[in-house]
Amino acid sequence: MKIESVKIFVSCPDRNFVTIKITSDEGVYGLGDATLNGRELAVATYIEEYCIPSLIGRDPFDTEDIWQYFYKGVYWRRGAVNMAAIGAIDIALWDLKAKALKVPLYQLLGGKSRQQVLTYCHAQGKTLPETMDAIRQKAELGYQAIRVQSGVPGMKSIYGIAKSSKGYEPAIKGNVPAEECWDTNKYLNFAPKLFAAVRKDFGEDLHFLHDSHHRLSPNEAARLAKELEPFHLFWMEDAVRGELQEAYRHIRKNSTTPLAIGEVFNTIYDCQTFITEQLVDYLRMSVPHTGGFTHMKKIAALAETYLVNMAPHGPSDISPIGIAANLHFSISINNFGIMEYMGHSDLTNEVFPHGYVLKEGSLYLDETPGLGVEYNEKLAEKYAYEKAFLPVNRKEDGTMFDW
Ligand code: CS2
Ligand code: MG
Repeated sequence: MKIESVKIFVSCPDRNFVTIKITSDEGVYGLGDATLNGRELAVATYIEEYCIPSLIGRDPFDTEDIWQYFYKGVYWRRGAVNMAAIGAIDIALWDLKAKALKVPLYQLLGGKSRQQVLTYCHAQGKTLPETMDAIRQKAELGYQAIRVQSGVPGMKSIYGIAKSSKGYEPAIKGNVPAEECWDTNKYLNFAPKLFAAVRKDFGEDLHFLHDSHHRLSPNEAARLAKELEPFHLFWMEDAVRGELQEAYRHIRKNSTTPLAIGEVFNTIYDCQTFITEQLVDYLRMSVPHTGGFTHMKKIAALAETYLVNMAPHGPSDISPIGIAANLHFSISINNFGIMEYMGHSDLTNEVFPHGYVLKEGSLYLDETPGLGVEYNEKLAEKYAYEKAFLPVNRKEDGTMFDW
């Protein structure tokens, strides 16, 4: 079998997505998710200009060699755009292979280690009462794990709060990024009060997660993790930005609150120390952003050796193809923790019809060969790309900070 054609589709059914379609000379095709929120055209151009010519004529079953070709062949290795491009190609090749072999993709990854995949959803509000209402709504829908983000008194803007009834969408359409502002002190003083109220109202059974979104120093993170200990969070995510892996030693030494990191990572090298020093409990990389199944299987194997669990990133800015890839990966590995699943709009789901279903907070796969997701090219054509950026963030004194 040979790769005969490779196409890239950029569309915006409620938000931007980039999709790759690899078709073989036997007419079997595979789909991959090349969406990188706020940098979509970078990945689309990268694949079109630097990958497609080298893919034509190759055997689509040679997933390892093709991965190594694009990883080593670029010379300028790693990085979000490189690895999102390689991830999209890899997912499409595994989808194609599974379809050709007429099995659901998880069968190529070791089969099922469980029948369902536990997920967590988002609950957020501008104020504490609004946040509590949002949690109640999600708990009544049967979710067992809920991420809680809230507006902070005295802060004009804050991460994770929806700007419309359509739910939380971080990318804002425009020609330059919107600017948000941040005050660590106000956040640190409020967060423990938030979770004291959450546990008081909702008791101990539900899992609650929280995302500090890369904004604390190691000592600030150690302080907050310690103060959150009585509320038994499922995890505190992205406490400190991840470039300096050893920064987490200080948090680990000072608290037992479980830690998660990794949604912005794209290779094993970004998390090697986190794993080998057991500095975190969960790794958050998604299959599309981390070089696809071929690389994620290797990360999961190293993490399993060090008792670290995988917890793929699953926001609405990963397409249903990427979510399905996370699902097949999560249902097959032994060291699975939980998967984020924000869901998508009806229009997005129309463009990406899929077989996975959510029941009482867990996702279930059907037995369709491959990923089990399609891409409606005709319908997608009606929704052209619209430039959108993730915000940038400044401290209240104007200093550029982490978003
Ligand atoms: C967040 C994301 O889901 C999460 O854990 O960190 O909402 C993240 O901000 C967006 O995916 C960025 O596009
Ligand atoms: Mg996050």
